[in-house]
Amino acid sequence: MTLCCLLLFTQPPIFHEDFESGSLAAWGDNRGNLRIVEEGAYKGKRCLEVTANPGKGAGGHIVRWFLPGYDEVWVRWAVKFAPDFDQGNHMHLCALAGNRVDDKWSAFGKAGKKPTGTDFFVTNLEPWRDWGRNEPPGVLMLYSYWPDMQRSRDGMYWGNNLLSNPPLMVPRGKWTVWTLWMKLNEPGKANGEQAFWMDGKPGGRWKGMRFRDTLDLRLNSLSLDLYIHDSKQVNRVWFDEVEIGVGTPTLMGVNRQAAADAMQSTG
Ligand SMILES: [Ca+2]
Repeated sequence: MTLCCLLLFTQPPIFHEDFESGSLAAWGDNRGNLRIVEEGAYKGKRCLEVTANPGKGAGGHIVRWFLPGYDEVWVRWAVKFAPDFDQGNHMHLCALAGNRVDDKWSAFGKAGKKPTGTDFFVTNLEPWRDWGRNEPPGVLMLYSYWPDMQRSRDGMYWGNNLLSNPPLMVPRGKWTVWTLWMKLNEPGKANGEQAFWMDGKPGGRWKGMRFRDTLDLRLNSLSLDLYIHDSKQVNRVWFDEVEIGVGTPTLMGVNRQAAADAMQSTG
């Protein structure tokens, strides 16, 4: 087991974006207000700025697909929220999704819908204001769609909030590094898992999940996203050092043994 974990930990990422080339050519479905800027980067000279102007459904996104996909993937990015960032009640940030291997769009446009087990699953890692109880941007959580999700009070199936515990509060005006890890179930078993960290601190780990009933669904897209449902002001975030890896994550700033301990202790 130790040897297996060491091998997984030394596997390099399958994708790395530092925005230093000044181009978004490595990304697909480039939409909204995106700009590579040359100030305040997390590393190097450049980072990606995403702006939500006042209005509904404001923001922008880019998607990196990696079809057909994998059964265990970690994604990591550095993110900074503007010092005056305030999304109001609702927003979405980045998402790791499972699309059908024969349809790279099958996880998109599914807001409010319950997955069937053969069409999609998706987990966003994002902050939550909890109707003003948390200072913006809020507490870090997973926002997940999977076949066993709970129905919302309005009868729709909005993503379920899986909150960090103890709460990880997302700062403004400061870079933090977020990691999201998902391991898919075997079809017919509920043995999938997902977990997240901020700056190496564990936010939570959920086991016993059924994300799919077919091998035609795999982890195969990462969306870098800023979506604000009703933006009352100009809201900006910056992204840098985006990585996608297969297997179990190493945690930036945390040694391998600490990462292994965190994986064991956050259940
Ligand atoms: Ca950079």
